[in-house]
Amino acid sequence: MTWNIVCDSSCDLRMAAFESDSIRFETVPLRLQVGDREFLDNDDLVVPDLLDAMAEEKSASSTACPSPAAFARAFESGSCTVCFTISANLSGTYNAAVMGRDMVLEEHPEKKVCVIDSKSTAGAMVLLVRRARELMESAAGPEDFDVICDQLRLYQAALRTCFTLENFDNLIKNGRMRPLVGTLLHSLGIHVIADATPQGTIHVADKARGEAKTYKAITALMKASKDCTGAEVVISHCENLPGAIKLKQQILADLPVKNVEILPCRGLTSFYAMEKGLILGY
Ligand code: X90
Repeated sequence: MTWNIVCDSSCDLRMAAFESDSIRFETVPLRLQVGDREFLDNDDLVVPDLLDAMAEEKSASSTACPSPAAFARAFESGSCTVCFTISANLSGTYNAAVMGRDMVLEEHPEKKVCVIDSKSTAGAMVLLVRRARELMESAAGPEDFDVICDQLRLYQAALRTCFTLENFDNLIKNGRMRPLVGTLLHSLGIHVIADATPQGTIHVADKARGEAKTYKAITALMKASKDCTGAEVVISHCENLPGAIKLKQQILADLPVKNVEILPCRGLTSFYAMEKGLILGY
């Protein structure tokens, strides 16, 4: 019997960074198309190479979700699988995973596969993976599968996501977010802060001028969004470790969170967050 955690590559946890003796972990890569170059978002992807290609490329760039067969292959490798995907309102990935589950269950009805829409991406998915690992490690056996899935759905609903980017071009050009209007678009030094709605769509929440005020506005937004007492926070950054460290310090100063972890964005989140982007899951 193998416990199996699968997620798409928008989860900013590299496969090599997952630690467990008893649980298998796999990320299924999305594909990133930059001009006529295609990048597969796996552990081998070098994010600075992707960003260089994006900076050089003038024609449209896009991304594509994994195939149902790619998910089916990942699900076949375990007996009890929990799969987390990027928000179904942002990507076809969730539907591909559900189709992959149906393919596997047709061949192997004895297997268990639960696909959960994270209604988010990035750090929130890292937190879901970690919680799944803890629950699986303390489970008695496969009979605990349904309870574990219920607990993960509750945890998903309690998680929040917000982010600030220097550049919203790829999100807007690829239709994942409505264009920014007027002053937001043109004022130098204005930082837009956005968050995830409960449905997993993107919402422009606030704006602030300058770095320090932006981080304060983020902690105010976090405070208003839920009781952050004891919360675990994951900051994903796209080539912006100094910004992530300053944001972490602001969070620790303003909120009673348990801890703040900083991770570099993998490929998919780098493609959309673009250089200097910061994404928080908590
Ligand atoms: O199917 C595909 O090609 C993938 C499409 C992904 C689209 C958006 C990814 C955005 C990641 C910004 C953080 C957004 C958090 C919002 C949660 C609702 C980077």
